[in-house]
Amino acid sequence: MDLTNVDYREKIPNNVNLTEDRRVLKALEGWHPGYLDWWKDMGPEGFQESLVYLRTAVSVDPKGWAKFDYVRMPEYRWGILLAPQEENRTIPFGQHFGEPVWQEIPGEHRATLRRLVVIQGDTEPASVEQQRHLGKTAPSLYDMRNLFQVNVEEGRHLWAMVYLLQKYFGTDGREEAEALLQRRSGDADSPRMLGAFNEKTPDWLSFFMFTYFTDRDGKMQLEALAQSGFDPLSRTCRFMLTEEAHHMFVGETGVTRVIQRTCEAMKAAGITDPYDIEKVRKLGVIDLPTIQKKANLHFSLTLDLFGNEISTNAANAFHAGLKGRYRESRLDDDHKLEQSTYPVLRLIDGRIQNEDAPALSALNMRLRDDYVNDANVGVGRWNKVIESFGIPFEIRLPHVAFHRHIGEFAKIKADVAGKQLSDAEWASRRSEFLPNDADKDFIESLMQPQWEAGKFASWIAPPKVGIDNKPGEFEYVKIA
Ligand code: BYC
Repeated sequence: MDLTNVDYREKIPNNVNLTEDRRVLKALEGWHPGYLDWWKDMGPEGFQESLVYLRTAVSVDPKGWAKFDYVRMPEYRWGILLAPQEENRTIPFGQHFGEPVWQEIPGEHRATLRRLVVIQGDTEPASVEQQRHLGKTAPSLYDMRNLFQVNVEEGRHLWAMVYLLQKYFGTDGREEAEALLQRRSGDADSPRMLGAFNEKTPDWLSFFMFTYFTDRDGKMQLEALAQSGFDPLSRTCRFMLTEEAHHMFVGETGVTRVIQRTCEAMKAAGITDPYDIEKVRKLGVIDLPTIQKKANLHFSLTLDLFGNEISTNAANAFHAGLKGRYRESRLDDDHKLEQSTYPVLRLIDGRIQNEDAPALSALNMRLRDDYVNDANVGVGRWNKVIESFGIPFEIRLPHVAFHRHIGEFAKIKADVAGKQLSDAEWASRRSEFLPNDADKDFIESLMQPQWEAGKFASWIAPPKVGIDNKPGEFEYVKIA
């Protein structure tokens, strides 16, 4: 069988030869109706009959893996796609460094691997649930299509993890696959596993910030899992990363277009002071300080997803060869880290300072540092737009101690510069840093649908180019 192109003969498109793997095929076919029920209950609200111009993976060849066409979302072909197997691949880190990768799970690592796969799997449907109300306030058909593209692909990423559970984890894998359809984002009794995936995504600026900041955590975690000595996990994550790039593109360009529109409107109205919030808002655009507050919120919630700075779980997963570092193979060291240290920002004697920690224990911190560097690149591009209008304002990522709920800084309050605040100071200054009710109400007031092809809501600029090079007036969603 050709394992580059995807086999569409089965109900579940795949490049893993499911036709000859009857046990797994049957298990997945058994899971499919529950997935569709979940999609109908918790996927995009409305629009299920609408034709959406979506890309579907038809190959895992990096040069041409997707085709675009109009699809009704419930008819999207969610499939199982793994990057091609690399011949003679060896484990790139940890105690088994240099040994051949595993095609089956070593018994002693089963529980740890299952936990990593389940946590990864849990985030995927969670994000779809968080975004389910956004279709009805889409600022254009272009944006609506991008939202739905992200949603169907997060659905596919759930399939990717469920395939691993069904194929490699037996009965408990099947139970976990069911449980992934039972938990619900924000539910009091049965919430999603990680904090940020139980928050609301109430408006489109939040959606863009989420796809910029939180999908980027997805990228970092998938890059780390793509290094895994368990080869099927590595191959699965490698293909997911291909899709993930578009999600971050949606976030980065979404925020850019919001900033662009605000700056254009300020310039046209002759407003030079970015802090003249009332005047800026009267123009029907989102003022830059409020955009900064949204960035503060989503960045800080996302930092929590890296876990504790010092983590035995992370050390064990690395040592065992299950979860590596960001782009492990490009790093120039012994890939075992048994003797080395890494500087970790900690709270020592009440002060925030660096302390050298064993590098193995500091892997969450290291991945978070890589993440912050990566996240700063797009922020630089946002600032270029503001600068091009001559407006004296710069978006900045807050200090890593700001607004944290997991790790070293969960027990303190700090401002965006990392200066510690008393509880009373925090309470009185919180709305300087994070969106307050008035900000939320204002943004909500702007969330009016604009569904005429080629038109955009007042608060966002059109994109520079269309999806699949389509012209400006292209009807990305034919609303039924
Ligand atoms: N919320 O030793 P620690 C994505 C728990 S996003 C709640 O520091 P570890 C996507 C932790 O579970 C990427 N609990 O943990 C984006 C542990 O509990 P147990 C998702 C938390 O394991 C957008 C305890 O605290 N993928 O793909 O080193 C749209 C001790 O913590 C949190 C992954 O995350 C939290 N934030 O690190 C769609 C990859 N943080 O086990 C999709 C897989 C920690 O002691 N997961 N805890 O009861 C992992 O690699 C790790 O489990 C974590 C945590 C990085 C999440």
